[in-house]
Amino acid sequence: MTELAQWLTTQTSDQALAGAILSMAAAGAELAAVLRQAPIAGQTGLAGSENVQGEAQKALDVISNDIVLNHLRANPAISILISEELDEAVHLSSQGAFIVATDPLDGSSNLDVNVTVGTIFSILAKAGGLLQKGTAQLAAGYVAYGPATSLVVRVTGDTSVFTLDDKGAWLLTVAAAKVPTASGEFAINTARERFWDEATTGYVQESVAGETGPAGKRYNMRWVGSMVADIHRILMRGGIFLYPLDSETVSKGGRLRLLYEANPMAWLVEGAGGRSTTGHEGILDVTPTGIHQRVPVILGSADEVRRVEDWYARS
Ligand code: AHM
Ligand code: MG
Repeated sequence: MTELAQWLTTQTSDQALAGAILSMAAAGAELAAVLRQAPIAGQTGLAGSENVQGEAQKALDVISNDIVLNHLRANPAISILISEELDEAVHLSSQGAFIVATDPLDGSSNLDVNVTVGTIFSILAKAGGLLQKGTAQLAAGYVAYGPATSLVVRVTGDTSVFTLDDKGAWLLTVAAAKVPTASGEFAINTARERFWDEATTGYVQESVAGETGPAGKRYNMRWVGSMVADIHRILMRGGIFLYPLDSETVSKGGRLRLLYEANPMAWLVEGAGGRSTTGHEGILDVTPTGIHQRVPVILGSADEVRRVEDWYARS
């Protein structure tokens, strides 16, 4: 089976970029081992501190951030780290060519119940500065810590899936993920319905109306509450993920973060033939105004995303 380092030689001639991806993969492999043992090591529960966004940090949020930071610090190609867990961008190697933006442990509210969590990352050229559009990404990926540990990564070609074996090697298990164009599954936190806008309400109402409704088919709803798990399902078998702007998140610009959640996920989903939007423009076309900027996120199967876009165009 093809190993990650070998696959990278087919995706980029830039060895430093390949090295940056390998550093994130190594951080993911180390974190996978930590997560497997965390309840034994007493590492679940709160760390007693808050992150920059005022959210309580878990012990593992802090540990994950440290693991990623250590792997990136050891790689002189990495110039700057932007992390969900760190208020400011951290300057690493002065001669490095890359910025890495990461959510080191996404979905961490699920840790105490042993549900899949993940590490999301985006790699940018240092020369472009901290606030670059998603279209400028050089590569992006995530690690999903589930029944298997998966690394999903894309440079500029296909979105590929690797699985961590018991010797710590990342082996290619899906060469080119393809998000089916049509799907009958949507993912949204329906407990937020009272805050939704007309487009979101319209799309979901159409979907739950079933075979005799305007969508003409039956839908299922899935919501893990862990973006990596929800997006991984959509990459593998289709569907749509929505965390739209609603009346409660409007003052913040949305719920999920542009640089290290929305952009890398849009990069991966689009590389697999899916589509992404804020409702009004492609996620990858949003100009960031801050490193922790939030954005509405709608992405997945192209036909479903288009149906939401149609609602936004009409409302
Ligand atoms: P986090 O980065 O603090 O873990 O928050 C992001 C998570 C996503 O993984 C998930 O899709 C979303 O928040 C869940 O939101 P909700 O609490 O509304 O279900
Ligand atoms: Mg997080």
